[in-house]
Amino acid sequence: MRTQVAIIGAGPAGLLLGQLLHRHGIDNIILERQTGEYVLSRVRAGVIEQVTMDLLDEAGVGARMHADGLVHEGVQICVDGVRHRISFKEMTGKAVMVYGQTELTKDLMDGRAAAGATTVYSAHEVALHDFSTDKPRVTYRTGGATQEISCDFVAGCDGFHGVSRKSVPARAIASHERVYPLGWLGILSDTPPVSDELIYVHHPLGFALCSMRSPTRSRYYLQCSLAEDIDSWPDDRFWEELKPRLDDEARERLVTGPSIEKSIAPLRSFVAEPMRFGRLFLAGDAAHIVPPTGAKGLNLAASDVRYLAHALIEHYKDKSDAGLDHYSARALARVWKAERFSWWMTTMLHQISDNPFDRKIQLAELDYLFRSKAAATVFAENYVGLPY
Ligand code: FAS
Ligand code: PHB
Repeated sequence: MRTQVAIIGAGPAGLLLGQLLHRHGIDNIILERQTGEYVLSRVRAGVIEQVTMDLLDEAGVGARMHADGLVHEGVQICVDGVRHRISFKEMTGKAVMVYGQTELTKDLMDGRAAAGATTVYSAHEVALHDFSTDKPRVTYRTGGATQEISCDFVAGCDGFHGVSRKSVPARAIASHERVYPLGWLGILSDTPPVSDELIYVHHPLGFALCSMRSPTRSRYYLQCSLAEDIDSWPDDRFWEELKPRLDDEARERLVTGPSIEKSIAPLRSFVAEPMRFGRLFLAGDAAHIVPPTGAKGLNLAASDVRYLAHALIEHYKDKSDAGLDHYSARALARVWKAERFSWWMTTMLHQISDNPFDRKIQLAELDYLFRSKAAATVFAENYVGLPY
């Protein structure tokens, strides 16, 4: 088989890249290790930045998001049982969209199917070859046979545990990492949210987040230790652990119910540099990971894809490689700002240190955030998404 761009991974990054390239007549094939059903079964991000919404519109898949998504003009932070609202609208004139990654992925899958573009699901043993030459190849196994795709470029959109980053020689790549000694225990339930806006909770028992997917579907997270086993968290234990961390009003409004999804995600900050290796380009979680506190993971994948898609379009349409040559530096400049914001939100809101001094610093940071328009503006600018 031959294509112009071979994309590894059918998560948000791979599907969005495939859609943008297709709309500009650039042939691409996506190879995905899992089944489509498995990809859709993963419940992950919930907050979409304006620039990501614009990109989904550019890809022609934004209609359902605009129809079903929830526009949020602010967010609430609860400290010592008191909620403080930060208005994105007042500070930046912008808003965010609350719309589940599962729905966004479905919209991208539907868009790709409508375009008649090829996605090979259950593609096993994907291997990248000769990407340091101008004739890269990708091989994979499906149905017991090995297939080969020759291409011009390979886009590694296969997430943190994917094969693409691991295919780069160790001498050619550097990584920077901070692993947090904690995880998020998340639950999805068909119960009404406790608030119209997200509530980030700083509490001595541990961080909590009250989010949502719709007026009838809630998403909650609890800070937990990495030693936790999901099987030792029946729904009732989750609800009983959440209640004391909430303010009085939220606790009164809380409607508990059976979980339709429950999982534990470890928190990590990670960046691999550079993001280009000859004809191989990394995008999304394949290149970087942020703790979900800042709601940046999915949005960073989208910004990488925007830079990469526009660079590939420029290569084929204008015969210019300027975008490709600047891709890594451009993407990393935005990645590191989101890494900083996600690290800052995580260290400010979670119970991480036993040192009383560190906890006093957290409370001072939060008090400054609530009292200073400058501090609230910095928070809002980063939360709604920095410009490309
Ligand atoms: P993805 O990991 O989504 O997709 C990569 C795809 O590549 C997957 O479908 C995988 O099956 C496939 N793949 C892997 N190896 C392969 C191989 N060898 N061959 C072929 N295919 C391969 N972000 C937020 O903003 N908020 C959150 O609350 C949040 N929660 C998260 C919870 C968890 C458990 C995880 C893991 C991530 C979470 N994230 C969250 C971040 C998440 O949303 C990612 O940023 C987003 O999925 C990034 O999209 P991709 O880069 O496409 O990577
Ligand atoms: C979510 O709704 O899943 C969500 C929202 C905000 C975050 C992380 C996750 O920071």
